[in-house]
Amino acid sequence: MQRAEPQDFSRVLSSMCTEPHPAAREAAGRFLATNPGDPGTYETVAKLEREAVAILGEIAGLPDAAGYIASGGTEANIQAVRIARNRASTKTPNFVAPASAHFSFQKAAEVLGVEMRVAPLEDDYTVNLEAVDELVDEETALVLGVAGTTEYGRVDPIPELAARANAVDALCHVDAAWGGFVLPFTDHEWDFSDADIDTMTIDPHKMGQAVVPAGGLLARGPELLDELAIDTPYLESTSQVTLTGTRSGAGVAGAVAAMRELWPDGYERQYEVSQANMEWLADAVADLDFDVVEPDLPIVAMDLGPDLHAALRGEGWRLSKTEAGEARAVGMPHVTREMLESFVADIRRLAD
Ligand code: 0PR
Repeated sequence: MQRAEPQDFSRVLSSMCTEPHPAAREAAGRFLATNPGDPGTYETVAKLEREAVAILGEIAGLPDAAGYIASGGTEANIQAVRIARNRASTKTPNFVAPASAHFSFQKAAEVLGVEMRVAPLEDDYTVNLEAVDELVDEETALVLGVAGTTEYGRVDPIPELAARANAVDALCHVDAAWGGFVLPFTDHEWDFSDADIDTMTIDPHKMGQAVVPAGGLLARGPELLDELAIDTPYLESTSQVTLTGTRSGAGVAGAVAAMRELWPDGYERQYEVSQANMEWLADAVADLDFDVVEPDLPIVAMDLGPDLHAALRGEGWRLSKTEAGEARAVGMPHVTREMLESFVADIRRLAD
């Protein structure tokens, strides 16, 4: 039987994962058989996880952040809602999320039994603050904003959302799962030093160029993380805050290796290259008379229509669709100018 090979990234525009940094791949291989869920036994990887959280904290403007390396943005978002729910005094808590929030928050609402209230967006795809004002009440446990939305890469007004959370003694969570590794090089206000936010999702396995699985959950202080603590009587460590039990040390070691190599200069260079590439793509597609949603961060949405979308897929291009039906391309590190030139050439040829 022929050995199965993973897809290559040469026509992948849809994914928020990418080719890991070689150092991450190597470190992940060495730590495959370790379990940071049992730090009493796997001490080295437990130490690496503390280093990963320290670097993530530095990236997110809070060097002494508490946190851990999660299985991904989904787990980190669920856990942020869980912290808020456990801390709330009401038995019927709710959380307020922009319509752009990732579907992981719907999972959180369902699993945790917390009502999710969805605020509509402005024309620029950021959350409508008046709508948030109407939705927030005394039973609101969490107000969340997205820093780098999944579909359009937009950044919600985080300081304003944090103020609204504060006003009702709710927590404020920022989902920077994808945006966290590009936003430090922009003028956006999104991190712990810009606003009174409590928790953040920031994933090394997206723009951080780590191996999957490596999500990040950060909290302003250990007492917030303690809301998640469950007793673990037979382990040497006496409690666990993660949602998963046994988990991959490969994710932790890969994240540390990638961040040691790339933070900050490597990520900054990557942001500049990705941003320039996606601006180039947006201009090239607009020149062909298609409507384009401009890239604030390196994500472009293009209204190509269903037939052209299908034809491009037939050529091997992997694009995803926004809810509104646009084709969406994410400027991940594997997305080069050469690749985009060949993509645009295919659009030109197939559109005729
Ligand atoms: N928060 C935001 C803002 C996200 O964009 C995503 C994932 C998550 C949370 C959840 O993260 P995990 O998928 O790590 O749990 N956004 C991408 C999406 O749903 C994930 C993705 C990744 C999709 C790779 C496709 C793919 O090939 O579009």
